[in-house]
Amino acid sequence: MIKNQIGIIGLSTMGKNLALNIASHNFKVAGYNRTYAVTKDMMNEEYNNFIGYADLKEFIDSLEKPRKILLMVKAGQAIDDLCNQLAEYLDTGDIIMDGGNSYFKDTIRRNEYLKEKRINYLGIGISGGEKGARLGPSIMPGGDKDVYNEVKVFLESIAAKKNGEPCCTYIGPDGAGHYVKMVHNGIEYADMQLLVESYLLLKKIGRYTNSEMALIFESWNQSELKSYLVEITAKILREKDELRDGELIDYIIDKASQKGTGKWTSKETLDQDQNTSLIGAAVLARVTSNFDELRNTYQMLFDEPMTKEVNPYVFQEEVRKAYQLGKIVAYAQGFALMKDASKRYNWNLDLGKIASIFRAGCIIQAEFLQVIMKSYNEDKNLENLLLDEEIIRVIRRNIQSLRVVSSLAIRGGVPSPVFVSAITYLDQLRSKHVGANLIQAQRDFFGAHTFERIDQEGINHHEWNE
Ligand code: NBP
Repeated sequence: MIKNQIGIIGLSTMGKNLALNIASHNFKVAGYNRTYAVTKDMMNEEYNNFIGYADLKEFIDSLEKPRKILLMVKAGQAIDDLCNQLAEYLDTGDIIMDGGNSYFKDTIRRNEYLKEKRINYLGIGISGGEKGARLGPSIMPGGDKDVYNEVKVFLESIAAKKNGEPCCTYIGPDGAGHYVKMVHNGIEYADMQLLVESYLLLKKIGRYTNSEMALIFESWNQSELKSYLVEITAKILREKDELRDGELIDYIIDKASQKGTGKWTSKETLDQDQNTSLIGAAVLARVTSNFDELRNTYQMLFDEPMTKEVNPYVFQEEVRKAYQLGKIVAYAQGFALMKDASKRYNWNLDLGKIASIFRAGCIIQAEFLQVIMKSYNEDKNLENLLLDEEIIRVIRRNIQSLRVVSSLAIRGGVPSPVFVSAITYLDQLRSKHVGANLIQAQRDFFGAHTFERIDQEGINHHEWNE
């Protein structure tokens, strides 16, 4: 009997669509889901090249060796449980791939655990949501390179293509794939919030209507700001409500949730002594949007400040430039975090290649990635994107707009934490004096932590006058 070439466990949104994507590339796919009804529904559709199984052992026996099994289940304990369960049935050299949003340190641990059992493991970041999974996601595989080579044909076939190149490349050992996916999601949080702030500012200070703002975002999408997130923002602002007059956006509750990858990025940033302030601000903006009681009380206690009259056309252009620069800072911080992780974990990440596979299939796909790719390809040792000449030129052109927009936001009481974080970060880098001398003095005063002087080498302590 002809064996299946690859198996997928977990046939929810992502698993089902990836299974269909792989099957549509003429690979024979086996599917298994904990709840059989889900598998049965798929079987009823009679998809080509797909067979669903009710029994895990039968599913495993249906696969050609070395077996290749992609897990598309909820990240966390379910992955550990499945690894344990599968280890009982699998043979030396079989491959388990985790395509979910797993925490990269869990992936490192699972890789080591399964290696002891001579089972191969890959941690694979997959971005693109439901549509990407079905039509071509961006894929970030991590693990041993020779193991990746065994499954490369499946992953590269189903990945999104940019100029004919698959948006899938070997990222690095053990947890590297899931780490890069985590930072991808962190950047996604920051970019989404920058668009949120642009929308709020255009609405409250520029006094634009939803359809006028849709036009503005559409025009951005015809420029170097072209991106999937800008495109869908324009579409969202145009969408009419089905129940009432006007646009759906005005009937959606003003609070947002999260699944955790942005939070992980922020925690890792602190552990690595790096700065991804824009991602952190975006995560906290979502958290704060859920402070129902406090927000209600403050809405009653304090009036909205008067907003300054602006020329809407001039303001619109200032917001566009502020968004462009905010986005640069968000990406630069995210890529600097990956660069640091690469050294810290010995992953040898190729940041140019990583930028190249973000160009299609994933949520942060954007024209701007072309610039990042070029920067890192021209200089593999580039310490930080903010040192790239072309990027410095854009910063010079746009910094005043970012400053003006952030100031108008503060004066007008329009919460814009990510814009403000962006200008603050640039000012921290640019300022000759950031006040850290006083921190040294305070620490030496209360804890004898010592300080360094500008005029001589070495460590000093002063007997401060209490
Ligand atoms: P979910 O994350 O909603 O998980 C649902 C699937 O996990 C179902 O198939 C469910 O089986 C299975 N499952 C659970 Br829950 N616990 C299990 C266990 N202990 N043993 C076996 N199976 C278990 O599905 P998803 O949205 O398709 O996402 C899958 C992965 O891909 C996640 O890690 C997610 O973070 C990641 N991801 C999702 C997206 C997206 O847009 N949705 C994008 C990129 C990455 P059941 O039917 O029996 O309950």
